[in-house]
This record gives sequence, structure tokens and C-alpha cells, in this order.
Amino acid sequence: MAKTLIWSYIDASNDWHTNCNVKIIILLKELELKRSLKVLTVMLMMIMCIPGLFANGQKEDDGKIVVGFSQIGAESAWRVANTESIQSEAAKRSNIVLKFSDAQQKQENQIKAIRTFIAQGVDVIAFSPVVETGFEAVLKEAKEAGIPVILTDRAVDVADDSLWVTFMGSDFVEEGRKAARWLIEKGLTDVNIVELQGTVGSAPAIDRKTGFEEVIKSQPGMKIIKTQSGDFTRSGGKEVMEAFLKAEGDNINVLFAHNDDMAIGAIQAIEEYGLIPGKDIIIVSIDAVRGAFEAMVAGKLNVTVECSPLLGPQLFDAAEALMRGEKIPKRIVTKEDVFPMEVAAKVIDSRAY
Ligand code: GYE
Repeated sequence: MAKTLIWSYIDASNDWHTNCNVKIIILLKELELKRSLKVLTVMLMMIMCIPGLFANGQKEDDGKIVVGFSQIGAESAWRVANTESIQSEAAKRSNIVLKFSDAQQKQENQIKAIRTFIAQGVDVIAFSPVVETGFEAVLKEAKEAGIPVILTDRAVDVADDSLWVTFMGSDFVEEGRKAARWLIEKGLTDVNIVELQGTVGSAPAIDRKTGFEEVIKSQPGMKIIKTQSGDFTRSGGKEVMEAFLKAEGDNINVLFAHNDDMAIGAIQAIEEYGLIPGKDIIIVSIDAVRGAFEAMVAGKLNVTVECSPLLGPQLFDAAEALMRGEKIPKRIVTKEDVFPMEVAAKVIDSRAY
């Protein structure tokens, strides 16, 4: 607020008075100059604080790109390898600051983490959504805050796909198809199948089931006689397989597990039940983690469809490209293979996860 100084002096009747007048005027001018300088400094500081204005086209903080990542949890070997890939890649890049948050399998924790990232004003938000639905509101908040969102590994189900910039990860429907095609190629077309599904409502569980069913539809002899979620965990796979065996026993010819961890848990249940996994019950699963290769080398798992968790490099390439103002593809699909038991021993040492 401007301050008014009212100054009244008697007159300039003699030298002393004139001198005094001049001094006071000089003093007032100096004061005004100092004030102007202060205002100028404050304005300059404000301009310098506008992010990105002096940063070579990048939105930066101390020259770094801040990425907030909300991970689902640590439910499987796949997830652990995925976290490792993201954290180690961030550590390799000096321009990246990673804020990592573990949701411990709970959607509400993921939503909270994303809100915290928005409040912190990170440059990019990335996350692997535990389930497909229920993220609409928080994604709108991120969009309103001008923060781009990258989906890694799993998709979300939202009407407005401008709420995320890219989805990088596997084609889960295709993985389900590959599992079913392998059975058909092996002539296993007259079989009772039990299915261990992943987390209810998650993209890989929905899509892998869709792909598998799409392919077996053409084979009337391939029947899914039991299907239930084992939540992508070893303990879940073991527990549900025990229930399947109790209900169907020797009637089961094939197990289709949506991931290796559940297959490994189920192998234990099958052995405890007194059947031979890999022979009495043919087992097809997805991920291709080390434990699956070990089970294949031991002859207990028949085939695993690869699903790569090594998304760290792709994630930070995309974040950097976004900050450079580049347009990135809406969908980045990971390339993947199928590994049957016969090649397991040869391949196992070259596996990175
Ligand atoms: O197959 C499973 C994990 O989303 C692709 O999640 C991922 C899946 C993976 O827990 O093991």
C-alpha cells in the first residue's frame, strides 16, 4: 500500500533552512529509489520461479524431472521385478527424481498417492492401476492440474481417454490367446480345464480370460469346469487349487493360471493331493519369471507365456519425451515370447527376472 508523507516546513528564510529543505528532499528521493529496487527484486524472483520458463522447454525442478509412481504392491515375482526395473532405471538417470509409493494392493491407497503427487506438483504421474474402474475422478484432478499421466502395465476403464497420455505394457488378451493356442497345438483339445484368475477387476485378469476363452470357443472339447481368483499370489493359487482338487480331483486335465506365482502355489497343492503336476495335470501360465523356469526345468510346469515387467526404461523415456514437449504414442506394446518346458534349461540363465 502506498504511504503518503505530509511534510510542512516553516519557510526558506535563511541558508540553514534552505539547506535543511534540500537534505530532506534528497533523503526522500533515496527512500523512493530503495523501494523501487525492492519491488523490482521481488518481481524478478517471481518470474524466475515460474517453472519451465528458463529450462530449455522442459518443465523442471532444479533441472530434474519429478515422476510420482504408484505401484500396486508386491503380490508376485513379476511385480517385484517391475518395481526393481523402475527404481533401478530412475537411479541410473541423473535428470529423474522418482517418488515411489506402494499401495499394498489397495485402490484407495493408489488414489491417495496420486492426490499427494498432484499436491506436490510432480511433473509426471505414472501408475499401474490395481483394478480397471474407479480412477476417473482422480485422473480428472491430475488433468486439471496439468500433470500428464502414464499408465504402466495395466489399463484403466474410463470414458475419456484424454485422462492419460499413454498406456505401456503387454497385450493381455493376446497372452490369453497364446496360452490357449499352445494347448491346441499340443492336441489338448478334449480337456477339463480349471482356471486360476488374477485379481478380480484387474486388466490382466479380465483380458487373459477373454483371450483364452476366445480361442477355446472353437474347440467344443475344451471346457472350463472351475474358475476362481487366486489374486495373483502363490498362497491364493495354492488355496484355490486345493478347493478345485477337492471338488473335481482326477477330473481335472489342465490348469490355466493367469500368472506363474499362482501356478507355483497350485503345483504344491497338486503334489500334496497326490497327483503329478506337469503330467497328470498340464499347467499353462503367464509371466515367465525365474520360478516358472525352475518349475519347468523340474518338469512340473508345461509352458509359460512371457509378460515382461521390465518397463523402467520405457517409462522414463516417455516421461523425458513428454517434458521435451514431444508427442508420444497412445499405446506402447511390449514384445513377448512363449517358453515351453523343453527350452527352459537352455534359456533360464539368460532370464533377467
Ligand atoms: O502378470 C502378475 C502381477 O499386471 C502384468 O500382475 C501384471 C500382472 C502379472 O501380479 O504376476
